[in-house]
Amino acid sequence: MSGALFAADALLPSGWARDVLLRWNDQGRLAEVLPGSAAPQGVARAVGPVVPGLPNLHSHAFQRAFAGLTEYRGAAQDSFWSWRQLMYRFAARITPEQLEAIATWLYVEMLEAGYTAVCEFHYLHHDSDGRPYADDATLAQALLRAAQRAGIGLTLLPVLYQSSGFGGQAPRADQARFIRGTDDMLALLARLAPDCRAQGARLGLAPHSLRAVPPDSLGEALAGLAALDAGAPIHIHIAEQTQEVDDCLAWSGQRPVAWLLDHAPVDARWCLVHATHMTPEEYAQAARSGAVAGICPSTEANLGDGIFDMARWQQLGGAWGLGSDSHACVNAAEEIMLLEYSQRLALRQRNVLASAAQPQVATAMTLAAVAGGARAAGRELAGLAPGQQADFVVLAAGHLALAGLPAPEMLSAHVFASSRGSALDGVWVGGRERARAGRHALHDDAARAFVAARARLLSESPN
Ligand code: NGQ
Ligand code: ZN
Repeated sequence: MSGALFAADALLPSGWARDVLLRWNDQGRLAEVLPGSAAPQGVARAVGPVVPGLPNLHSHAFQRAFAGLTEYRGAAQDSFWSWRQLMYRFAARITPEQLEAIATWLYVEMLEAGYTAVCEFHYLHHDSDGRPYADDATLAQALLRAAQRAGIGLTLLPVLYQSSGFGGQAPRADQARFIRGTDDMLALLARLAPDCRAQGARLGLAPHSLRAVPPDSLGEALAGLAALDAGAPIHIHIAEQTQEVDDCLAWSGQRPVAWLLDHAPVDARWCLVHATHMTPEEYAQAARSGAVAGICPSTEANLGDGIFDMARWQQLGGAWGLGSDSHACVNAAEEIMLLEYSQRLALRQRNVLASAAQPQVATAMTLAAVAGGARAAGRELAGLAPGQQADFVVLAAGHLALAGLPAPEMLSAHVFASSRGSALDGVWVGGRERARAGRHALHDDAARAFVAARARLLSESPN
């Protein structure tokens, strides 16, 4: 599937370039990225500026079917924890077929919305009674098939979940689908490794959180993972809620991020998902570690988590990327907008996440989120450069919000001013066009299967 595309404007890791010829090989990797080229005969011309596809670094696919179902007041004061209670009830009922239908549609939506890869933080392992399926990898396989069908790049992160709170508290009954012994997890990874390799997916590990994984298990799982693949990505939820910080302090005398940095070999393989509540010292140490901050702006707003101090993190040289997490929103541009807006609201400034080198906010943020997302995914997704996957998006230059603007402003308008109507035209993964005119070939079929699966799930609702 080698190919080529000529772009009058393209966003390279170094910034915007003119007259760029992109060529990729039959592995779907960019072989040439040549600015200042003449348009060669017989090479297609992009209809708008070409920007790198965004890796989505945090997804719980099943939660897409749950989005919109908790936006009413239940308790006197709803919270992350009351949301989680409802989410658990929903998670308890999902079948492998339903998971596959939900994930397939979600990945189609992601592609149509500018995400070209996803890191799936996968913790539904067992059947509704908490018993392992006859084939222990049943639900992981459903996700692999969904990604394959949609044609999105995948980093599969099976989740280690063992306890309900710090200090190895016994899991709750409604966590039974998530629970695995450490050996059991390493066996699952060994089982999944060839399947992942076969479809170009990267396999990593996600200790769910310090609440869910006791220190000994964390150490053993990391050692086992390193034996399998020394560079494998490691993702963990951390310090998302102040309750977690308080509980960690009560347990260890340290805050979660400080504890992790002291007790685990945190480096560039790691993605610290949320990391919302850190002290200035934790920001500094975490940035130095090389770990990627996994920010999920729409979910963090939806769940009332708090605001990550991205201005500080960037000053410290910290890497970061974006995730859609609970999928209340599935739109790469909207996550970029929300992140910048959270900083504007907190600091009462504008254009916070621009830089001296790149004053265009949408451009600076896209480049940063692609670089960080690529690192978190553990795949060659670092934008339009030789050796990287040919994962890119063509902006719809004819969209009303974009028409007639210079290329950098087209990206700005796409992020800040397109009213979320898709201003994307083509979406390419590994040199293959997965969405054309903003639409994926599976759009209708996958949507129908999703709606049917959700209706089924809700009709079986016990509440
Ligand atoms: C999850 N989601 O695993 O789906 C979590 C909630 C927890 C987010 N943190 C469960 N956004 O953290 O215990
Ligand atoms: Zn999460």
